[in-house]
Amino acid sequence: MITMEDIVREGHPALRKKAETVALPPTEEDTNTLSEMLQFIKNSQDEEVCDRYGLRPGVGLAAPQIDVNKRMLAVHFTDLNEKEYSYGLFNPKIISHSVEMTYLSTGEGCLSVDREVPGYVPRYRRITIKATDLNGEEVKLRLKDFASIVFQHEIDHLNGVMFYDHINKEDPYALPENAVPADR
Ligand code: K2U
Ligand code: NI
Repeated sequence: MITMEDIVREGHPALRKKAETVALPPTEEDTNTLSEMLQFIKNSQDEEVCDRYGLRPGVGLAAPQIDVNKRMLAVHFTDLNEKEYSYGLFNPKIISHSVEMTYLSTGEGCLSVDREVPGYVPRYRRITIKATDLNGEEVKLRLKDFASIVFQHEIDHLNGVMFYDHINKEDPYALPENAVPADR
C-alpha cells in the first residue's frame, strides 16, 4: 500500500519533469500502480486508516508524486454540490477551458509540500478533459469550480508544475478581474 514515505517532497526532481504518456492498453503494472494511488486517496480520507498509517488527507494524487514518471492521476472527492468524483485516469488532457477563472479562498496545499504557501492560485473555472479510465474506457469530463481545481492541480503535477508557481510573486492575493471563488 502507498504511504507518506512513498510520496516525494519538493526539491525532488520527479516533481519538475514532464511525465511520459502511458502506452495503452496499460500494462498490469501500470493498472496496479494507478489502483494503489486511488486506494491511497480513499485511505487518506478514512480516519482510522489515516491515523494508523499517519496519512495526510488528500483528494488527489499524481504518479510523479510517487516517483513514477507516467501520466496517471487518481482523484476521490465530493464537490460542494455533493457530486462524487472517483477516478484513476491515464493520459488526462485538458481539451478546452473557460476564460473565466476560479480559486480557493483558502489557497492550496500539496502532499509533496510540507509547508504552508500563502496566496491565491488562479485556475480555469471550467475545463473539459479526455482520458482513459482504469477500466480502459475513454472518458470525457466537464468540470467546474472545486472539481476543476483538483484536476488542474493533478494535471499540473504531470507537467512538472507546482501550485505555488501560479501565485502572484508581487502580491500573493492578487487576482485576475474575472476570477470567482470556488468555495464561497
Ligand atoms: O496533489 C496533491 O498534492 C494532492 C492535493 C490536491 C489538491 C490541493 C489543493 C486543492 C485541490 C487539490 C491534496 O489533496 S492537498 C489536501 C486537500 C484536502 C482536501 C481538499 C483540498 C486539499
Ligand atoms: Ni500536489
